[in-house]
Amino acid sequence: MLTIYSDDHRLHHGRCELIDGQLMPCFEMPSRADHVLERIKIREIGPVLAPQDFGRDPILRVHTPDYLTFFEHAWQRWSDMGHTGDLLPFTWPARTLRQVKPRGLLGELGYYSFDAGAPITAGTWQAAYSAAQVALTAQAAIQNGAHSAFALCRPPGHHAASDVMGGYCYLNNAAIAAQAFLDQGHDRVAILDVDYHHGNGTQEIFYSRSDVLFASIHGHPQAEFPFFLGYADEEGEGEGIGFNINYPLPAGSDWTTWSAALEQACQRIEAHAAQVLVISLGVDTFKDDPISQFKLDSPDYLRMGERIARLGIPTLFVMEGGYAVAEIGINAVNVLEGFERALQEVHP
Ligand code: OKP
Ligand code: ZN
Repeated sequence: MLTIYSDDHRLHHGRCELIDGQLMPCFEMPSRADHVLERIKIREIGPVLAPQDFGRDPILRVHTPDYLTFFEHAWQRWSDMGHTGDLLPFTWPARTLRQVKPRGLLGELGYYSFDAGAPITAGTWQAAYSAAQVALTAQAAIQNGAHSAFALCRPPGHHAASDVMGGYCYLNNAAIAAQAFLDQGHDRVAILDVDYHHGNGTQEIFYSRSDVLFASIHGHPQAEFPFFLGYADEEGEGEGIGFNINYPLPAGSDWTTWSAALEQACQRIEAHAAQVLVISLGVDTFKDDPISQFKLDSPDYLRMGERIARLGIPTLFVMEGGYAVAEIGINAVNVLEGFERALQEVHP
């Protein structure tokens, strides 16, 4: 399987996040991608190529122009004000407040974000832009006939909505790739989000549409980030009714519980007759993940890949979360290996 990877991810390295009343080093750190890349090479998964640059247009198919412009220039505005530390929001237009965009940088940042978990540093725009190009380059490989490809994106994307950042995410790499498939002639795409956290951004982007089926298996939002989206009764709206499907699971869920949801999701994807599949591949469902509460073990990721392969649909894997850094490579690449192994059984 082809992997697309850019060193630009290293340009994004937020300093801290607030945990337990303390500022702690960001869990979403550059070494995450390094470990996945290293494992790709050790296991000889296939070639690793740099992304092409498809420009801003395919990103603008998913994100609003004002959001993109704000994000691109936010760091420059911050540093022009004399700041050197990470740019972080601290006031959001929650209930009781108006959804009106203010003028100053921090007001606008609050308007364009939903939490304080997405720091903007000097290189964040470039890293996120390149991650989107990584996803688009892997998408192009499938468009040109590959049965699968792996977009080793960092920063991740599935919490980013059309004009909102948060949860370590800025540009929704999986959504941008899914939209590119549609724009290049496909009619029915499915996105399966297996990250531990609900893909609220992806859900928002496609919520009123029937061309992209969005299915997500995740920690129940009653008790887990992002808290305010991801319930089972969110089924889509308008044209999109029936094309959004959430599988919120309780803390402590293991492979038995998790794989039952995967089975249901796969059957729904088959019913959609998806021509192409995008996997939001988070491996923070791992038992030792420092910020998550599921109990998947490393061999379970092989089975996950096998089940996905049995759908028989061209599949784009897009890297999302996973914070047990020592095991992130094994777990993510196990999904790819399980996928390829199942394919070899069908076509030896
Ligand atoms: C991103 B992805 C307080 C903790 C906030 C945010 C989790 C984001 C997960 N700073 N946790 O879905 O893996
Ligand atoms: Zn996650």
